[in-house]
Formats: sequence, structure tokens, C-alpha cells
Amino acid sequence: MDTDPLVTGLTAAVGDAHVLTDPQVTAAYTTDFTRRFSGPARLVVRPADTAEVARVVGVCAEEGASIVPQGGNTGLVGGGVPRGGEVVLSLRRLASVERIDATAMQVTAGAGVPLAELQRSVRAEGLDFGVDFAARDSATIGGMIATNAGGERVLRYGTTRANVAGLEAVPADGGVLERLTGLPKDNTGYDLSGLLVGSEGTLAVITRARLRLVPRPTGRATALLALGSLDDAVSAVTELRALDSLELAEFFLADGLELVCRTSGLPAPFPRPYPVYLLVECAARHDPADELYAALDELACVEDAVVAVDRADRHRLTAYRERHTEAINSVGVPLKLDVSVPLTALAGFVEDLGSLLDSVATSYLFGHLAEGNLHVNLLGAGDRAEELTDAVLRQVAAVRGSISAEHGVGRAKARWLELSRSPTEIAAMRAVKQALDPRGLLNPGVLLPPGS
Ligand code: 2HG
Ligand code: ZN
Repeated sequence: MDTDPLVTGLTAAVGDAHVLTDPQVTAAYTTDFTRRFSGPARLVVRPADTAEVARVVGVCAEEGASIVPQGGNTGLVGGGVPRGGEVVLSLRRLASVERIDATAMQVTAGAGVPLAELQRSVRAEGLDFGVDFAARDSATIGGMIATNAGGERVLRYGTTRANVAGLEAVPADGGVLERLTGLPKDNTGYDLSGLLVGSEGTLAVITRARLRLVPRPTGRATALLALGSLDDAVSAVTELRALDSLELAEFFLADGLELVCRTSGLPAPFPRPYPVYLLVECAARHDPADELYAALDELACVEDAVVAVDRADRHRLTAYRERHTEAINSVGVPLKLDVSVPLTALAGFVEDLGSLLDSVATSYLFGHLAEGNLHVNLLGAGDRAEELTDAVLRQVAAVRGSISAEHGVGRAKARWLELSRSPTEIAAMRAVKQALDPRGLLNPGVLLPPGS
């Protein structure tokens, strides 16, 4: 019988089957997806619903135990794994998709619902959720909200923030904040749900969400374009944005495509390599293929192109872009820097980055072109990781970009937050943190820079 009062309290809250202390069992919760971030957990606790989450947070508050909230553990900035000795609060059992309100075009879902599961449920009703990305099978709604995940369809539907109509969450004192009516008009004071979007588990534990839905497009057409330069890719996207149906514009480079083909066995899409590839997709309630073909005909810079309309063919094209993360993971432990820069500065930024990185590490660059969102993946950074992070993020700040576009700040970039946020903004963030979590028990070390 365990006499640790924390274990006793948590066991009373959720039952002993859901308080995990064996390091062999907790291992799956203590290392992140990239294998770059890991630390021992004091224990892992798996509540089943909001009431249990509130009890868990209350017990932790009584015992002064720090908490790391965790969803699908697909985070890429070390924000969802312990640093050493925290309680990992797994939200995965809060996995029900509740009533789909077709009239309001909204759904209420538990924080632990995987994105793909939400998509299946709402698509069955002729609706869709605007946010989508490659980790859809594991990433959970709560984690997506906590990091304000972006993904592939931001150009049409915005980031997760734009798709959240309200939240339920448990702050550090163990109470419950509930704002799930989803009323599109509701000007009754501070937007507490909005404040929690992107707060990375530092202000409260998100338990349920009211999400906005969109009509499900029934027709889709996808094209993979081969181009001579990033400048050409930016021009192509600028032109293609005239299409109302444009939903996705993703880019990758020759070395990334070569790695994906080599590690996955996919055949090369073109007879010869090109410097830059652009994957675009149109989606509508009609068949958008003709308008995509017509728009591509107008693009002088395209050197080669494949267009797909059938689902399987479209997925084959999408795989060249979506498989980058797993391909890179299969050959090493990457240093990942998710950044965004103004589109006008993108091509020059990438050129300067090449001069900075070429001799020190192998770099793979890909991302979401319309938002100027680059995923800089470095292999072989070794003990120069800190120095390279510093150099890349300073280069981002120099063109007035953001040091975190869509993955969050996490532990990985907390010490660089000042490159994207002013001292006044950071002081305001600290004041909010102090008000909602005065003892600093929620996700310590994440988001806010160390110091007073
Ligand atoms: C994507 O766009 C994800 O595929 C992951 O944001 C990016 O692996 C990465 O660096
Ligand atoms: Zn991304």
C-alpha cells in the first residue's frame, strides 16, 4: 500500500488503475515524439472526465505537485512531457465527441478526442472541422487548442483559435471554468476561452471544447507543381489565392522529397528533380478540377505538374509533403524550429539560412507557404543545437518573423520569447500567469522565459 499522500489522493480521485507509477508504463508519456525532450514523471494520472480532472488538480494543489497536461503527445517543443518529477495529467480518456449541433454548425468534444476521430464524426453529418494536419490520428483536440495548432488549411479556415467557439477548463485551484454555449455573439467581458487558446497548459487544463464546423466540401482537386525557386512558389500562391476554393498550399524542397522517397519507397513524382515543389488543393461543394486546371494554365513559372482528382491519387500526392516529419525522424533526432516570416521576405530568408546552416548541419525545409511558415529541421546539430537555435531565431526576428508559428514555445524556445514579444507583453503575460496559477504549478518552464 502506497503511503505517498499524492498517490493516495489521486487514487481516491480516479481509481488505482489510472494512477501509473511504474517507469516502464510511464515511459510512453515521458518522451516526446521527436525523442529530443524527455524527463522522469513523478507519476501519470488518467482522469475520465472534467470532475475527475478538477479533483486531480485539487489534490496536486494540496500537495504542491506540479502538473504537465498531456494530450496525444505529438507536441514538438517539449511542452507536453515532464522535465523532472512532475505529474503528467493525461487527458486521453476525455475522448467523447458529444452532440453535433448541425443548426449552429458546432460540436462539443472532449480534450482527448483525436483529430481524426472528430473528423470522422462530423464528416458523417456532412460537416467538417477546418483544422487538419499529418498527425491527425494521434493529436488531440485539447493539445491542438493549447498550442493553437495551425496545419495545412489555415489559409482558408484560420488556426485552431478561429475554430474554437468556447472552452471548459480547470485552472490551478481545481475549479471549473465553463463557456460552452458557443453563442456567436456574446460580449460579456473578458474572453477567457480565447486566453486559454495557445496558453500551452500554463493557465488551466482544457477539458472540453465547443468547436466551429464548416460545410464539408464534396469535390477536391490536388496538384503537385515543380518549380525553379521559392520566389516562383510565392508568386504561384499569390496568383492561386484568387481561387475561392484554394484550401492548401504546402512547399518542400528537392532534398526533402528525395528523403521521403528513399525512406518510404514512394516513387519520384517527376522524371527529374526540381529545386522546389508546391502542393496545392482546391475544395468546394462542386468539382473544382476545371478551375484548378485553368488557374495552373495561367502560371508561367510551373516547370512540371501532376493533378489528381481521385481520392487515392490525391492522397499519393499529399504523402510527399505529409511524410516529411516521419522520414526525418527515421534517420535521426531532429532539432525542429517552426518559424514564420513575412512572405515577401521568405526567399531571401531561406537563402541566408542556407549560408548559416550548410556547413554545420543537414537541414530540411518544408511548410505552409501561404503563411510564410517554415519547418526548419536540422540533423547533426549535436552540441551546437543551442547556438544554431539562437542564430536561426535571431535571423527570424531580424525580418520581423515569429519564433513560433504553430507548434508553440514550449520548453524549446522559452528563453527566446523576447525575440518575438516585447518586455511589456511578457510582463502582461506574467501577470496573467500569476493571477491564474500563483504557485506556478501548471507546466512550469514552458512558454514564459526563466527569471522573475
Ligand atoms: C507539419 O507541418 C507539422 O507537418 C510538423 O507541423 C512539422 O515536423 C515538423 O517539423
Ligand atoms: Zn506544420
